[in-house]
Amino acid sequence: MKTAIVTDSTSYLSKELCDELHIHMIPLSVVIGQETYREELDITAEEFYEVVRTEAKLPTTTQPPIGEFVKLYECLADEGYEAVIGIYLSSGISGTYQTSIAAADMVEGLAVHSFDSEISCGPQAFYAIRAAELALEGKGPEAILQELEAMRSSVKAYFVVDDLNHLKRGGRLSSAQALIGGLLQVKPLLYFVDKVIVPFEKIRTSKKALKRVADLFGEDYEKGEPLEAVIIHANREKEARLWVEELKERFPEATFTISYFGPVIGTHLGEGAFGFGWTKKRD
Ligand code: MYR
Repeated sequence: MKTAIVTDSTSYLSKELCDELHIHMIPLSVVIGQETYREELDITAEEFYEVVRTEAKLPTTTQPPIGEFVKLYECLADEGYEAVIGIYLSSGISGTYQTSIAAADMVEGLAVHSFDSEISCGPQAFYAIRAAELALEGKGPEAILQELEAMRSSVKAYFVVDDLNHLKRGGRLSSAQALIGGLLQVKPLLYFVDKVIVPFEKIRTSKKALKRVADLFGEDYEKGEPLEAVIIHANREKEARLWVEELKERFPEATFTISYFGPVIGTHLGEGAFGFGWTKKRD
Protein backbone atom coordinates (compact mmCIF):
# COMPACT_ATOMS: atom_id res chain seq x y z
CA MET A 1 0.00 0.00 0.00
CA LYS A 2 1.53 3.31 -1.08
CA THR A 3 1.81 5.31 2.15
CA ALA A 4 2.56 9.02 2.45
CA ILE A 5 4.18 10.49 5.54
CA VAL A 6 2.98 13.90 6.65
CA THR A 7 4.19 15.95 9.59
CA ASP A 8 3.61 19.49 10.72
CA SER A 9 6.15 22.30 10.62
CA THR A 10 6.99 22.08 14.32
CA SER A 11 9.16 19.05 13.67
CA TYR A 12 11.49 21.60 12.00
CA LEU A 13 12.86 19.21 9.42
CA SER A 14 14.94 20.76 6.64
CA LYS A 15 13.42 20.97 3.17
CA GLU A 16 16.31 18.83 1.88
CA LEU A 17 15.56 16.01 4.31
CA CYS A 18 11.81 16.23 3.60
CA ASP A 19 12.52 15.97 -0.14
CA GLU A 20 14.94 13.10 0.34
CA LEU A 21 12.59 11.09 2.56
CA HIS A 22 9.37 12.19 0.79
CA ILE A 23 7.97 13.76 3.95
CA HIS A 24 5.08 16.19 3.36
CA MET A 25 4.91 19.15 5.68
CA ILE A 26 1.85 21.10 6.79
CA PRO A 27 2.66 24.46 8.38
CA LEU A 28 1.37 26.04 11.56
CA SER A 29 1.38 29.82 11.57
CA VAL A 30 2.54 32.68 13.67
CA VAL A 31 0.63 35.95 13.90
CA ILE A 32 2.75 39.07 14.31
CA GLY A 33 0.81 42.34 14.46
CA GLN A 34 -1.79 42.11 11.67
CA GLU A 35 0.15 39.57 9.61
CA THR A 36 -0.10 35.78 9.58
CA TYR A 37 3.01 33.88 8.47
CA ARG A 38 3.19 30.15 7.75
CA GLU A 39 6.40 29.10 9.48
CA GLU A 40 9.12 27.54 7.35
CA LEU A 41 7.38 28.97 4.23
CA ASP A 42 6.72 32.68 4.84
CA ILE A 43 9.10 33.32 7.72
CA THR A 44 12.33 31.71 8.91
CA ALA A 45 13.31 31.25 12.54
CA GLU A 46 16.02 33.94 12.25
CA GLU A 47 13.58 36.45 10.75
CA PHE A 48 11.04 35.66 13.45
CA TYR A 49 13.38 36.28 16.40
CA GLU A 50 14.57 39.49 14.74
CA VAL A 51 11.04 40.81 14.11
CA VAL A 52 9.62 40.03 17.56
CA ARG A 53 12.39 42.04 19.20
CA THR A 54 11.04 45.20 17.58
CA GLU A 55 7.28 44.42 17.68
CA ALA A 56 5.39 45.98 20.56
CA LYS A 57 2.68 43.31 20.45
CA LEU A 58 3.72 39.75 21.29
CA PRO A 59 3.09 37.10 18.62
CA THR A 60 0.47 34.36 18.79
CA THR A 61 0.16 31.04 16.95
CA THR A 62 -2.48 29.13 15.02
CA GLN A 63 -2.86 25.53 13.91
CA PRO A 64 -3.30 24.76 10.19
CA PRO A 65 -6.84 25.42 8.93
CA ILE A 66 -8.85 22.24 8.23
CA GLY A 67 -9.00 23.20 4.53
CA GLU A 68 -5.21 22.88 4.28
CA PHE A 69 -5.34 19.32 5.59
CA VAL A 70 -8.16 18.45 3.17
CA LYS A 71 -6.25 20.02 0.26
CA LEU A 72 -3.06 18.13 1.12
CA TYR A 73 -4.82 14.80 1.68
CA GLU A 74 -6.73 15.16 -1.60
CA CYS A 75 -3.50 15.94 -3.45
CA LEU A 76 -1.88 12.83 -1.98
CA ALA A 77 -4.86 10.70 -3.06
CA ASP A 78 -4.55 12.18 -6.58
CA GLU A 79 -0.85 11.25 -6.59
CA GLY A 80 -1.80 7.61 -6.05
CA TYR A 81 -1.22 7.29 -2.31
CA GLU A 82 -3.64 4.92 -0.61
CA ALA A 83 -2.74 5.72 2.99
CA VAL A 84 -1.33 8.59 5.02
CA ILE A 85 0.39 8.62 8.37
CA GLY A 86 0.24 12.11 9.80
CA ILE A 87 2.59 12.75 12.71
CA TYR A 88 1.57 15.81 14.67
CA LEU A 89 2.62 17.79 17.73
CA SER A 90 1.10 16.84 21.05
CA SER A 91 -2.68 17.13 21.17
CA GLY A 92 -2.25 18.52 24.69
CA ILE A 93 -0.70 21.75 23.37
CA SER A 94 -2.33 22.22 19.92
CA GLY A 95 -5.52 21.31 18.07
CA THR A 96 -3.53 20.22 15.00
CA TYR A 97 -3.92 16.47 15.60
CA GLN A 98 -7.70 16.78 16.17
CA THR A 99 -8.06 18.88 13.02
CA SER A 100 -6.26 16.20 11.03
CA ILE A 101 -8.76 13.63 12.31
CA ALA A 102 -11.69 15.84 11.31
CA ALA A 103 -10.15 16.46 7.86
CA ALA A 104 -9.65 12.72 7.31
CA ASP A 105 -13.43 12.24 7.44
CA MET A 106 -13.84 14.69 4.57
CA VAL A 107 -11.50 12.92 2.15
CA GLU A 108 -12.41 9.84 0.15
CA GLY A 109 -10.21 7.06 -1.13
CA LEU A 110 -7.40 7.57 1.36
CA ALA A 111 -6.89 5.88 4.74
CA VAL A 112 -5.61 8.63 7.01
CA HIS A 113 -3.96 7.59 10.29
CA SER A 114 -3.23 10.52 12.56
CA PHE A 115 -0.48 9.90 15.12
CA ASP A 116 -0.25 12.05 18.24
CA SER A 117 3.49 12.41 18.89
CA GLU A 118 2.66 13.67 22.42
CA ILE A 119 5.69 15.94 22.01
CA SER A 120 6.97 18.36 19.34
CA CYS A 121 10.13 19.61 17.58
CA GLY A 122 13.22 17.37 17.20
CA PRO A 123 11.69 14.43 19.12
CA GLN A 124 8.61 14.59 16.86
CA ALA A 125 11.02 14.50 13.92
CA PHE A 126 12.43 11.18 15.20
CA TYR A 127 9.01 9.67 14.53
CA ALA A 128 8.57 11.34 11.13
CA ILE A 129 12.01 10.25 9.92
CA ARG A 130 11.54 6.67 11.06
CA ALA A 131 8.08 6.47 9.49
CA ALA A 132 9.44 7.84 6.22
CA GLU A 133 12.31 5.35 6.16
CA LEU A 134 9.87 2.48 6.62
CA ALA A 135 7.49 3.84 3.99
CA LEU A 136 10.40 4.04 1.54
CA GLU A 137 11.20 0.41 2.34
CA GLY A 138 7.64 -0.38 1.25
CA LYS A 139 6.16 -1.01 4.71
CA GLY A 140 2.41 -0.49 5.02
CA PRO A 141 0.59 1.78 7.50
CA GLU A 142 -0.04 -0.92 10.14
CA ALA A 143 3.64 -1.87 10.35
CA ILE A 144 4.70 1.77 10.47
CA LEU A 145 2.20 2.63 13.21
CA GLN A 146 3.33 -0.37 15.21
CA GLU A 147 6.92 0.85 15.01
CA LEU A 148 5.91 4.38 16.04
CA GLU A 149 4.08 3.01 19.09
CA ALA A 150 7.12 0.90 19.95
CA MET A 151 9.30 4.02 19.85
CA ARG A 152 7.22 5.93 22.39
CA SER A 153 8.88 4.58 25.50
CA SER A 154 12.35 5.50 24.26
CA VAL A 155 11.63 9.04 23.06
CA LYS A 156 12.59 11.49 25.80
CA ALA A 157 12.90 15.25 25.90
CA TYR A 158 13.55 17.98 28.42
CA PHE A 159 13.74 21.71 27.87
CA VAL A 160 14.53 24.89 29.72
CA VAL A 161 13.31 28.41 28.96
CA ASP A 162 14.83 31.75 29.75
CA ASP A 163 11.50 33.34 30.65
CA LEU A 164 8.56 31.20 31.75
CA ASN A 165 6.09 34.02 31.06
CA HIS A 166 5.88 33.06 27.37
CA LEU A 167 4.53 29.61 28.22
CA LYS A 168 2.23 31.05 30.86
CA ARG A 169 0.88 33.73 28.55
CA GLY A 170 0.19 31.18 25.78
CA GLY A 171 -1.66 28.96 28.26
CA ARG A 172 0.71 26.03 27.76
CA LEU A 173 1.74 25.99 31.41
CA SER A 174 -1.01 26.75 33.86
CA SER A 175 -0.65 29.92 35.93
CA ALA A 176 -1.34 27.88 39.04
CA GLN A 177 1.59 25.61 38.33
CA ALA A 178 3.85 28.51 37.47
CA LEU A 179 3.00 30.47 40.60
CA ILE A 180 2.44 27.84 43.26
CA GLY A 181 5.91 26.43 42.92
CA GLY A 182 7.49 29.87 42.63
CA LEU A 183 8.62 28.68 39.23
CA LEU A 184 8.88 32.14 37.75
CA GLN A 185 11.89 32.80 39.99
CA VAL A 186 13.82 29.72 38.88
CA LYS A 187 14.71 27.91 35.62
CA PRO A 188 12.63 24.77 35.83
CA LEU A 189 13.50 21.83 33.67
CA LEU A 190 10.32 21.06 31.73
CA TYR A 191 9.03 17.94 30.04
CA PHE A 192 5.85 16.35 28.75
CA VAL A 193 3.65 14.11 30.84
CA ASP A 194 0.36 12.87 29.34
CA LYS A 195 0.75 15.25 26.38
CA VAL A 196 1.10 18.44 28.44
CA ILE A 197 4.03 20.47 29.70
CA VAL A 198 4.89 20.16 33.37
CA PRO A 199 7.94 21.02 35.45
CA PHE A 200 10.34 18.14 35.99
CA GLU A 201 12.57 19.78 38.57
CA LYS A 202 13.13 23.28 39.87
CA ILE A 203 16.66 24.38 39.14
CA ARG A 204 18.18 27.74 39.95
CA THR A 205 20.09 28.51 36.75
CA SER A 206 19.88 27.52 33.06
CA LYS A 207 23.45 26.25 33.22
CA LYS A 208 22.58 23.82 36.03
CA ALA A 209 19.41 22.77 34.19
CA LEU A 210 21.43 21.88 31.08
CA LYS A 211 23.94 19.97 33.18
CA ARG A 212 21.10 18.07 34.82
CA VAL A 213 19.57 17.08 31.47
CA ALA A 214 22.95 15.88 30.21
CA ASP A 215 23.18 13.72 33.36
CA LEU A 216 19.71 12.31 32.65
CA PHE A 217 20.87 11.44 29.14
CA GLY A 218 23.96 9.89 30.73
CA GLU A 219 21.77 7.52 32.76
CA ASP A 220 20.28 6.10 29.54
CA TYR A 221 23.66 6.17 27.78
CA GLU A 222 25.21 4.06 30.55
CA LYS A 223 22.67 1.33 29.83
CA GLY A 224 24.69 0.70 26.68
CA GLU A 225 21.98 1.08 24.08
CA PRO A 226 22.88 3.17 21.02
CA LEU A 227 21.22 6.55 21.29
CA GLU A 228 20.57 9.38 18.88
CA ALA A 229 20.07 12.81 20.34
CA VAL A 230 18.97 16.24 19.22
CA ILE A 231 19.91 19.54 20.78
CA ILE A 232 17.34 22.24 20.08
CA HIS A 233 17.87 25.96 20.48
CA ALA A 234 15.82 29.14 20.19
CA ASN A 235 18.20 31.39 18.23
CA ARG A 236 21.30 30.23 20.11
CA GLU A 237 23.09 28.23 17.40
CA LYS A 238 26.61 29.05 18.55
CA GLU A 239 25.93 27.92 22.13
CA ALA A 240 24.17 24.81 20.83
CA ARG A 241 27.23 23.90 18.72
CA LEU A 242 29.57 24.34 21.68
CA TRP A 243 27.31 22.23 23.86
CA VAL A 244 27.19 19.48 21.24
CA GLU A 245 31.00 19.42 21.10
CA GLU A 246 31.11 18.86 24.88
CA LEU A 247 28.41 16.19 24.69
CA LYS A 248 30.19 14.34 21.89
CA GLU A 249 33.32 14.12 24.02
CA ARG A 250 31.40 12.90 27.03
CA PHE A 251 29.17 10.45 25.08
CA PRO A 252 31.26 9.30 22.10
CA GLU A 253 28.97 6.43 21.10
CA ALA A 254 25.86 8.60 20.72
CA THR A 255 25.00 10.64 17.64
CA PHE A 256 24.00 14.27 18.01
CA THR A 257 22.21 16.63 15.66
CA ILE A 258 21.22 20.25 16.13
CA SER A 259 17.73 21.56 15.51
CA TYR A 260 15.88 24.73 16.44
CA PHE A 261 12.70 26.08 17.95
CA GLY A 262 11.10 27.86 15.00
CA PRO A 263 8.54 30.69 15.08
CA VAL A 264 5.55 28.73 16.42
CA ILE A 265 7.33 26.97 19.26
CA GLY A 266 9.57 30.01 19.79
CA THR A 267 6.43 32.09 20.45
CA HIS A 268 5.65 29.85 23.43
CA LEU A 269 9.18 29.29 24.72
CA GLY A 270 10.85 32.61 23.97
CA GLU A 271 14.33 33.28 22.65
CA GLY A 272 17.17 31.53 24.46
CA ALA A 273 15.34 28.27 25.22
CA PHE A 274 17.20 24.98 24.89
CA GLY A 275 15.92 21.44 24.48
CA PHE A 276 17.54 18.01 24.57
CA GLY A 277 15.73 15.05 23.06
CA TRP A 278 16.86 11.49 22.46
CA THR A 279 15.73 8.07 21.42
CA LYS A 280 17.10 4.60 20.95
CA LYS A 281 18.57 4.04 17.48
CA ARG A 282 16.31 1.65 15.55
CA ASP A 283 17.43 -0.91 13.02
C1 MYR B 1 -0.94 26.16 18.12
O1 MYR B 1 -1.23 27.36 18.09
O2 MYR B 1 -1.75 25.27 17.86
C2 MYR B 1 0.49 25.77 18.43
C3 MYR B 1 0.76 25.74 19.90
C4 MYR B 1 2.18 25.33 20.21
C5 MYR B 1 2.48 25.29 21.69
C6 MYR B 1 3.93 25.04 21.97
C7 MYR B 1 4.27 24.86 23.44
C8 MYR B 1 5.74 24.56 23.66
C9 MYR B 1 6.19 23.21 23.19
C10 MYR B 1 7.62 22.88 23.56
C11 MYR B 1 8.10 21.64 22.88
C12 MYR B 1 9.47 21.22 23.31
C13 MYR B 1 9.87 19.90 22.74
C14 MYR B 1 11.24 19.49 23.12
